[in-house]
Amino acid sequence: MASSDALLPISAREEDPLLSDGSRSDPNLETHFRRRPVKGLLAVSFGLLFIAFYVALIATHDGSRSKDAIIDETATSTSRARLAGVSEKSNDQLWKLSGDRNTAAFAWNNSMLSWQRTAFHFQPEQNWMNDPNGPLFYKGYYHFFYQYNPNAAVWGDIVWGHAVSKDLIHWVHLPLAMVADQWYDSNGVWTGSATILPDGSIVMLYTGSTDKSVQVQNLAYPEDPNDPLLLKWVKFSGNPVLVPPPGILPKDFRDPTTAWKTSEGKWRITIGSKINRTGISLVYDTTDFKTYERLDTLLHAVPNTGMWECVDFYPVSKTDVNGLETSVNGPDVKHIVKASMDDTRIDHYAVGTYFDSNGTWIPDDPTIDVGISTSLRYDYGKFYASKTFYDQNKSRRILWGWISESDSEAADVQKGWSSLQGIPRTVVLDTKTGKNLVQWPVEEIKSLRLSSKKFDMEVSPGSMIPIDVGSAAQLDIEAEFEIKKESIDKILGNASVVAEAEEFSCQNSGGSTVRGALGPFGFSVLADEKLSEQTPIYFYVAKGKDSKLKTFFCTDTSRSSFANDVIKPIYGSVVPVLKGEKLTMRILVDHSIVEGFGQGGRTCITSRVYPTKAIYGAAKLFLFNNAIDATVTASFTVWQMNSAFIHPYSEDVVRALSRN
Ligand code: DQQ
Repeated sequence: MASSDALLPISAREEDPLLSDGSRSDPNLETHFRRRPVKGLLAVSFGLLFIAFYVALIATHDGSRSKDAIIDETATSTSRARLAGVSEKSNDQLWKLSGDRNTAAFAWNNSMLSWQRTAFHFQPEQNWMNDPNGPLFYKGYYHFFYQYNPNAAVWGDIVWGHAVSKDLIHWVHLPLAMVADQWYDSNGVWTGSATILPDGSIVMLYTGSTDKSVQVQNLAYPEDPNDPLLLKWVKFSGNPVLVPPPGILPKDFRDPTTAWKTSEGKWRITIGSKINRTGISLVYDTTDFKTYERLDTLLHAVPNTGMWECVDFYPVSKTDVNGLETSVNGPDVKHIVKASMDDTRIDHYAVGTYFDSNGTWIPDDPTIDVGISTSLRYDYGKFYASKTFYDQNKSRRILWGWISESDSEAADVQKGWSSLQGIPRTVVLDTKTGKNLVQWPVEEIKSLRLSSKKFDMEVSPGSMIPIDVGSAAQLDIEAEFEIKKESIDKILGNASVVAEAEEFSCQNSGGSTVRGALGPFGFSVLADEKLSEQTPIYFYVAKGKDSKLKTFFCTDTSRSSFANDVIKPIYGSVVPVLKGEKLTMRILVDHSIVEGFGQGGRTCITSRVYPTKAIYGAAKLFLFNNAIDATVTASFTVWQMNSAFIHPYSEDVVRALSRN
């Protein structure tokens, strides 16, 4: 990969001798040694801090083992990325669940493991993948870049994988877009975002983990703008274009966003960080993407939320169903701030107001501010490090999210791959509530629908009904439910039915087997005939103290697998249901991933499941109603889903993609 100034006409910056000694450190060192923290940084003035920071960079270059390193090495033997100062898969929950770090592995055989590979979700041919990076639409192709380890099915040696598609469903894997070949990214070519300039040219900003594991921001651009496949990328010779500012620790400065225009005509970006336990998003203005001016203010900050990774910032329309280009602003526009919480691995967002004059944003409702426990989530299951982009091809905003595994690292190594990307989702403000987003699988997914069956049923309390759709490992289900009016009236009019909505939570109220007055009801997917393994996705409707009904949308993976070395939580949250609305859900089942969209995508739940019996032809679908005394009508269509065309690169295959 060349490093050049071409196409970017400003004078190249001299390489900063304080930031590089010109040598490359062994990236694997980071898997074993933690650099000595720079102590007392926050105690002295910012100017002195800056100098101290650079001195510390040099001082730690020899990789000598500090006291902290020894502690970390024993404590987090499965968390190599934590040592490098970044998120990765962590099996902490698994150890906590089993109470034993040495939980015996389930005896996975090859047939079970091969079944887990998905048919229509994006995944590399092998090895580890994490965050979506720099998605964009260019000259007729959707480009998808991603964090990728070409050497193993675990996090490490991170470079940028690259694939193209005509429709976000069928993909061709291209050669790696960027590898760790410069001192400023030798410990990893980390997450970044694309900006398409008004003349159509592309600017890519990404985080590099330097040879000393400092997080810096770098600039790259396509070598040949006439190449629709964008096969070759050039790194700017003046990189890094940004280093951690005074007061920010070297491992707390990452994941630049897509840039948006200010009213003054400058470009503005935001970058996640933290100060002590306060998650923050720093703001920079630039005119050329090479030199930046830091704003005195922060886009936003929330105490006690820890490091903010992969911040996303974008406008949504209050009135229109289309997505908005990132620079759009005005009276009919709200702005979303999303941050990926390094501490909890949850993507939280909030709807709010952006102030162009000083680059700040405030939430509409501070009680659901970004990252606090009450705040909104894109997804209440597995969904992290997400990123949106504006698709100028179809005037929509599309959301990508990294779906990691819930199994053990040993199983990932055995199967040779780890992680998926969720089906890309359109994302818009819910114009009916004005308070939340709605997400929906891109319409192109419908091209994979094969035969369908339509059902209309009355489901009496306590029923579990097999739905005859043949093998049920690749499905798209769209369903509408209605609780019989008599049942609702009976519950609301009966003072002896206790109000439980205030106490209910999908996570802590016992899952789909606990019978309530008005639920749970929904589907059990990936279930074997005897229901010894099953994953229920369901609504639970509960009466509140105000005698109003509150609806929850949940996924219970606790009985999804006989294997003991997988995490099997119950996921979910409340879902807004407006007057006159039926209850609706959509479910995409694709082998080891189940994506549920409640009420048109107001509440979404993605789960990873690893059945041992309910696989291949034994994977079945059931409809259930576990309510004590409420009859439900269900009207639904189930489609068998085709496999997507996802192939390694060749010119022929790219041609085939265009025909698909
Ligand atoms: N993954 C990248 C980082 C980002 C993290 C490294 C989030 O840039 O903060 O692989 O998963």
